[in-house]
Amino acid sequence: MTRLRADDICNVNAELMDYNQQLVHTVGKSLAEIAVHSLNKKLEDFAGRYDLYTVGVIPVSCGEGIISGFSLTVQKIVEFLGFRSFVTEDKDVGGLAEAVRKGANIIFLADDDNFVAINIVSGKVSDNGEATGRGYAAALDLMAGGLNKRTVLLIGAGPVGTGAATFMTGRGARVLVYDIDGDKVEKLRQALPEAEAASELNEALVQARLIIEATPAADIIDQKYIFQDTMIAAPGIPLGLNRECKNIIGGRLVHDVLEIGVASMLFAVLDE
Ligand code: PYL
Repeated sequence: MTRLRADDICNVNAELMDYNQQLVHTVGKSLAEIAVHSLNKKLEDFAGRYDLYTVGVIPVSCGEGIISGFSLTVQKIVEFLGFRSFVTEDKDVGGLAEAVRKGANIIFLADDDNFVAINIVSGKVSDNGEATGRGYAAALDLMAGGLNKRTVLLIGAGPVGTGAATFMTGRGARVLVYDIDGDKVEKLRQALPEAEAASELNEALVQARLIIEATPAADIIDQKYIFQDTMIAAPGIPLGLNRECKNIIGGRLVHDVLEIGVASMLFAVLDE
């Protein structure tokens, strides 16, 4: 998993409104609508219940330490979605105690290996990897007008790719999976036998017009595989497209560094 840097996230908060508008334009739905779609629900299923929740975001200092702006960015995304939220003043265990004392019933916290949302009343937990994959697959489903019987190439068979593949097979897609580590493909196929292994990336890119790019590799998709009807949902950090590819793909690309993942985590831990 790529570790975010302060530079990756420093503009997220200021650009949230514009990014949401961009999603409405390219995907046809807002950030919140994409998140609830990833759960096969509708926004109205949560209407009138936002006030039941208070979200505490807790900075965690273990390992490589706190990323400047990370907790604040998570909190601002949660706030943008309409939920009462705060970043704790303290960190680690003190921050957890502070969040509970201040009435948080949902907490977000991340160390170097895990980023989770926890509903401390119901016990529901959402992992950022699965939620990000699910959210991006939902965005592709909406952008493509439905994935049923469509072929989607998934590049990257880690937790994010697996979350995406689970959503897409559930929507009737034919999922081709490529990963530089064949063992990851096999592990994904053990969980999702209907997914098909793609042995050679460029061969798979020739036949795919719908792509999930869920790798930490930059510049993994050559521009000759970006066709007029190609659509790409790319949770991978850094983005696997070079500048030429981005110019060709235009508005048929979804990519961010935290927004869709955090939104998909949040709605996943709300009560039914
Ligand atoms: C959650 C992100 C998405 C991509 N990579 C993941 C990452 O950077 N994980 C590390 C997060 C560390 C946060 C730090 C803090 O500021 O609380 N412990």
